[in-house]
Amino acid sequence: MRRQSLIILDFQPEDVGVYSCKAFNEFGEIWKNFTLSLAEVSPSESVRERATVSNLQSGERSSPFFTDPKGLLKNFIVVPAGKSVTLSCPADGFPKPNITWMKDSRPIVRFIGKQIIYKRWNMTMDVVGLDDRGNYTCLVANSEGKINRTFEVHVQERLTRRPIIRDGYPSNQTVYVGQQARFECRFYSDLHPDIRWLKYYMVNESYTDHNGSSYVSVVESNTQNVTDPQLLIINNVTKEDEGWYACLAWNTIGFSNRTVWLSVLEASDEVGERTGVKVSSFPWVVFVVVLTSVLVLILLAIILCRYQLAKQQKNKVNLLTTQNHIIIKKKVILERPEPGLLEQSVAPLVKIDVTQGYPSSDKSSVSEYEIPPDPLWEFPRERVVLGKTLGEGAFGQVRKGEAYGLTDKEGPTVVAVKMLKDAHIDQELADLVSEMEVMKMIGKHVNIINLLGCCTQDGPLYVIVEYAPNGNLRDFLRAHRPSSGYEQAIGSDLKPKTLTQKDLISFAYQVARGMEYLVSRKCIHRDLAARNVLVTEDKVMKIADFGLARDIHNIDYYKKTTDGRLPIKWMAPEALFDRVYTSQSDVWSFGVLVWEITTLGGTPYPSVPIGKLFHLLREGHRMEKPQYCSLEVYMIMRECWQNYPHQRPSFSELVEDLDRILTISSEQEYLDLNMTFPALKTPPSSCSSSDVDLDSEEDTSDDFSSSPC
Ligand code: ACK
Repeated sequence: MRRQSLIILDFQPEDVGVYSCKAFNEFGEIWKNFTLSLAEVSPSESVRERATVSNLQSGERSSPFFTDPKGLLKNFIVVPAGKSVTLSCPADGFPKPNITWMKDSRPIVRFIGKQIIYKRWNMTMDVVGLDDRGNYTCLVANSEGKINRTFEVHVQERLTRRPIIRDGYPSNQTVYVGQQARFECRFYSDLHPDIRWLKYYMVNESYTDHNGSSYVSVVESNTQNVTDPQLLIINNVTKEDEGWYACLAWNTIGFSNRTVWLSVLEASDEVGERTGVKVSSFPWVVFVVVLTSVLVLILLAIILCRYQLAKQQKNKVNLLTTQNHIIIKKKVILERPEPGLLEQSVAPLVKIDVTQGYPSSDKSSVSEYEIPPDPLWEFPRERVVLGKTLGEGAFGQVRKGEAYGLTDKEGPTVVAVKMLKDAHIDQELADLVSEMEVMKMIGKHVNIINLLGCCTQDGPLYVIVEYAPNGNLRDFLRAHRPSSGYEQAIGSDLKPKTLTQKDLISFAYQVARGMEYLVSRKCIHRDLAARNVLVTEDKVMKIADFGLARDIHNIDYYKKTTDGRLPIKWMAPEALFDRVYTSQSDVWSFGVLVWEITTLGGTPYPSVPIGKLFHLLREGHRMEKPQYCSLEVYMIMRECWQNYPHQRPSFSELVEDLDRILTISSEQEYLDLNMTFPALKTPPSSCSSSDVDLDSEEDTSDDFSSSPC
């Protein structure tokens, strides 16, 4: 499976033409043609280059020159954090020039563990982070002269979580009446944030209603071009401005808030200061009177301060117990990114509005949500008949259903309906709306679960999607494991037919096709696994749950799936250790999914506890070739499990590879039916069995493959 390259050094115009590459083995051969043409270069440049090239040809000395046409160069480079970047300065000259790379006019130094690979005219940095931002210059020199070129590298950081409000911002303020109060809210949010400044007020001497929800008014709201920091400035402060204020920062994932106190002092509180200045110029009697009044005032101030402090503390307790109930009005606001602006992700902004309205901490009634109608997708609720529950989580459920008049065909269409359970919180509603919006924006493909419609008005939210009767791929594969000899003998037809080699390659191919489509729609799945691929009646693979909002910053490494598996076993190292999720980390998961396919639903790294898994991955251990898996398919898995994301194949390359393997795969059953289930064991893995804790909790009892690592 090694990718072969033909590199033409010192490209000349006569090199233009059609190149062909032949790959062959004992089964046959395939050809691929490539056309190499000359890029257009500005006349002055081509004249200069031609002159230098002819100098070189005649053996004359020549100062260095860049060999790539300048017009094709990109000097402003934006890289998403976690990806790699290659900068290139192809050059020539006589004598052959040397190349040196600098960052911001200094030699390049990266953090320990981060690589810089220099390869002739190229410099590659893996897993870039914010510290890699800067101006990179290549200096190309020989005895005849030197040239340079500078690249501006920008690293785009993804922070897919709710906003983080920085410690100390905003902070408590104390100002005098008539002065200006200035609060500064500083935050981090990669997703478009929305900032609100709230002021708490009292009703009947209380900051909260009987439900524990706070009484708040919106002092200022900013939804457009929100930059850090956000300021709240109150000019000419009056005593009425004193009180609790909060900075509330929202994005699609959730919200954060910080509450601070504004103390407003009367001008009289300054008396002590002023009298102190003038005291020497007053006569004695006046001085005594003033002094006494000052003392009385100070005494009064102390009493007042203590009272105020006690009051503040009391309110603080109230507020602390109610901070999570600031949600006031349940109006769903959608901000869909403009189609042309889809740079990083397709996630729309879904917010539950907290502006004026009735305070509520009620978590039950979904009909309270006002979801903006979308005539393109709205389907009449009365034409949906709900059936049995297909599955459920803590807050959501999927039910089988029938939709009448959804398609042109007569009679109902069998569908799956995603909805929330009665006991859910606003965030779950926002997540389901977000998932629905992502599905709308991603569009249709045969290898993904497609959105068919939705019911958003006058009742609970229904997200209607394609129904896949054969359930998830993992269970499907396990159900198709070869029967025992005994079952065969009595002719039991309860077990479905065994799958062929072609079937399995086709499953992997179809998932790769679906993922290739999702990549083209800028969608990162983040949980690609056989359990999240659904199977239709005709064995069409459909990737599910690609629109789910996932809180990647709060992953519970120990949390198992309903069938007792640890999702982290599908995660790429950079996702596991650095929370960097890209399409290339999905490629790693795809490799594990192919492993699941070739073990007919086996559990990856069985018997390996979490701590050991981290260690094994860091050490570069990988799962062994499953016993019945071909070397070609195993090579695909291993490519997907390359440590550096950029060294893994793309989904398009995987589609190409699997397509080729599919054409040469046979219709023969994947496993010989004579082999009974207990005999199906994979050979020991490359890591010694002493490495593995066989007492781990992980379920391996009915595993098809029991390779220890
Ligand atoms: O893994 P499963 O058998 O397949 O159990 C889960 C459950 O609902 C909760 O997600 C099943 N499910 C989800 N979407 C669909 C669908 N479109 N068609 C069939 N089953 C579905 C899923």
